[in-house]
Amino acid sequence: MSEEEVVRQLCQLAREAVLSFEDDEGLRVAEKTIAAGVNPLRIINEGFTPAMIEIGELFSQEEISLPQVIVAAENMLAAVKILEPHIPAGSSEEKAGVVVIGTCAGDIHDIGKGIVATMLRISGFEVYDLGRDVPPAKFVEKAREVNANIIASSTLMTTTMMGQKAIEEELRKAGLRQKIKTMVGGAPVNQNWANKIGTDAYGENASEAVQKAKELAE
Ligand code: B12
Repeated sequence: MSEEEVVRQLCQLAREAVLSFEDDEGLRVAEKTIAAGVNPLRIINEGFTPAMIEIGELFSQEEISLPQVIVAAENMLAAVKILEPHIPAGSSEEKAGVVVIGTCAGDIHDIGKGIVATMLRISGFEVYDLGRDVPPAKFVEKAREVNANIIASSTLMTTTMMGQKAIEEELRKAGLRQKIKTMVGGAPVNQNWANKIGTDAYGENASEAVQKAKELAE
């Protein structure tokens, strides 16, 4: 079987795992991915991620309930955790820059943020992941402490988007706005929002996040 065919089958299994709403299904796909020796990033990006987007659509249409979303998310998170150490590192030996990343205050969605952090790490960035529900001042405090080039924030809810604007304000208050670049992302975020609040970059997905971070760190 060709590698493309193996990837296609594993992506199909990843989708089935997320949509099965059964515990541990994601783990099984992760183990199969490692055994097959394909790049786990492809299964995360082309299998698990579109499946989670499908989950979001089903939830919006009230076809599935919150406990089902939780099981689906746990399946993906468990798989990503196992796959992460098996992702081949980027070719650059040089440190690309220092990034402080987190999900904004009031928001506990962290799957996408975790993927972005992983992609940045394997692309040569030193990444400090503050987790979720992070107050704006905490981003700035950490960035100062580790001498970061970039603060990257994620938000999945319209109600928590203001956290990204608050980071801009905190940076200005600290007199660091010129020194530290900002990058925003998350499902409700777009380029218009980024322009409106005055961030330096917006990324639609994890690969765009890496590309933009590299531009900012230059
Ligand atoms: C999974 C999920 C959950 C899980 C989260 C588990 C976890 N550990 O993250 C659970 C079940 C816990 C959950 C809880 C809730 N959820 Co929810 N959830 C989702 C769902 C279905 C998928 C999100 C996801 O993981 N997507 C997959 C990842 C890979 O994609 P992503 O996050 O978009 O990330 C990608 C890009 O956006 C980008 N990106 C992300 N971050 C960043 C950062 C930077 C810097 C850059 C450049 C790029 C970038 O790159 C990523 C990779 O490609 C969304 C639906 C949706 N349409 O998004 C709803 C959704 C976000 N949830 C929603 C809601 C309302 C809630 C709850 C309030 C529900 C409730 N009634 O209790 C709570 C929130 C509690 C809180 N305080 O945060 C709403 C938000 C509505 C709104 N106001 O905007 C949504 C949109 C569902 C809906 N249609 O109603 N949820």
